[in-house]
Amino acid sequence: MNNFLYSQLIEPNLDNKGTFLLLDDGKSFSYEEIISIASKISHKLIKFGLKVGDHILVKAPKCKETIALYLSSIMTGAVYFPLNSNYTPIETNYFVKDAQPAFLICEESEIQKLKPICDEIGCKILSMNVNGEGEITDGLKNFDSYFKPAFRKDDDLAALLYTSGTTGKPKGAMLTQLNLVSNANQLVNLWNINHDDTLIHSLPIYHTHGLFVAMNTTMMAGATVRLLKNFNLDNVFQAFDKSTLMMGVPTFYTRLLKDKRLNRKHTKNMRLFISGSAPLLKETHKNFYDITGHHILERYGMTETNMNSSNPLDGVRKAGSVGKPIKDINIRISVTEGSEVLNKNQIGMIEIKGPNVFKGYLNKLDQTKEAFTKDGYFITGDIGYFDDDGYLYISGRNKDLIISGGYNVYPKEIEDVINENENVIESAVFGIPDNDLGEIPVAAIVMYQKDNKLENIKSHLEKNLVRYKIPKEYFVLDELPKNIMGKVQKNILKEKYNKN
Ligand code: MLC
Ligand code: AMP
Repeated sequence: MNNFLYSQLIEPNLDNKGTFLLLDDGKSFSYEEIISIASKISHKLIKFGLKVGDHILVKAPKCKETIALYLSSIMTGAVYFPLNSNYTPIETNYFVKDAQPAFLICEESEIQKLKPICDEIGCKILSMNVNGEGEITDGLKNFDSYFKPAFRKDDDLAALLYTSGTTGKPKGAMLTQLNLVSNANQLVNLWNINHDDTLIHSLPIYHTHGLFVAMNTTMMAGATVRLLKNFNLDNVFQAFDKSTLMMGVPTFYTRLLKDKRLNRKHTKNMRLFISGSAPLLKETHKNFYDITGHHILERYGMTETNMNSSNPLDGVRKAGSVGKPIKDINIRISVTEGSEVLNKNQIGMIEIKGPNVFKGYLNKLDQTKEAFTKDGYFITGDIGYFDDDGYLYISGRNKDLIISGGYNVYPKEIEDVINENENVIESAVFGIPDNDLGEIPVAAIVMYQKDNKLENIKSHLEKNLVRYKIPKEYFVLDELPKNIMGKVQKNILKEKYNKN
């Protein structure tokens, strides 16, 4: 197959004059127009030296040009590598060194800070600002509005997305053409996404959820995307009347529920609300149904696998469950890594096999091997069980991970930064429940001089890490609770500081 993603997402829309993107400022753009911008960008990138298979790091704002850039990576056969646009230069340097991109696209204000690392590895840095202006889009009118797509095989890489997996430092999950296309295809069928749909898109576009689940499916269906800059309640309420679909993290739904404007009348044009990336409380599911008459459809996914399971469009959407395995995807529950497969209602490790499962972690053969069982199932690090009807429930995580508002926070990364302070003996970062974000990261710190101010630690954290990773509270302790092996017992800390 010649470039599977191109033939499924772009080719059918080449002459599509229907609306693709609706923007905050009221402007709208057809598929044909965005594909034309993408083609021009592709010609420009080739002129700059882009080659098939090159990694293209995109740390750009949420705007139509960034969507066009994603399409141009498909056209040129480059590997799209999106990164949180708020990451600090220190965080970004790690990704650049690890992924060795050929191009880095970022806002002009960041160029000076990121240029040294780019020069070190020979990566070309180009600007793109919030309004889409910059070196990527300058003089585009001089380029052709058709680009002949590069040849890509089904198992060639299409995207690189970083995640910390079950342990350690962020690793680049290598996603193939087949991973993305097969998953989008199943989701379009499962949720019946079609060209009459208008999706309220208020997620970031640098993660699996906002990029693949939201964008690949809508493009495949030729649907319209209302591209909101972020999750702003006023804008979302305004959009309900003119939209049919919403995809969001549970925080979206708890925030909507707290707003008095939420009612049946307001949401009557909407046909489907989907939730994922973090656990949706049963209570949220129930309250949302009571107020709007909509059963939120919960699904379960990961960076390494795209979507694995989903509640049905028609049929029972069970509160608290992430639904049934998606077609062609095998999900099983094991005692430990495939050694014994468990029966219904028995809790164990969730393991996954299917066309959705990634190819491995970039340049990390050992960690890739460790992530799979001998018979080829991906070990998710999520703990769960199936009920008698075959619905999957996630009951916990076997990984030291906090999910805050749908963003993953890895305690070790934060502890390392805290421990750099010379007055810190040790620290433990853990999650406590939060009504708005589900969980929030907080830190317990043991210091040489207890009366020493925390200000230095906080400012050091802010210099190093994006804001969502910064602990929301600090507890200065005499010592951390440990088991006989010397391992910090975070469960005790979690219990002690849980305010709910
Ligand atoms: C913002 N802040 C957060 C945060 N988001 N802190 C912790 N966790 C978060 N998720 C910080 C801000 O920097 C700010 O810090 C303070 O909290 C208040 O911000 P806010 O204005 O209330 O936050 P807001 O901008 O409204 O963002 C909340 C949110 C956002 C829930 C809308 O976090 C969001 O869009 N989350 C979606 C993440 C996502 O797409 N995940 C999918 C991953 S893919 P300060 O210090 O300045 O006050 C995946 C696979 C799958 O998991 O299955 O889908
Ligand atoms: P990420 O590494 O960002 O892709 O996050 C993936 C993780 O998010 C999964 O391994 C789960 O722990 C969690 N997750 C995704 N969807 C759900 C859901 N519907 N319910 C509970 N946890 C979820």
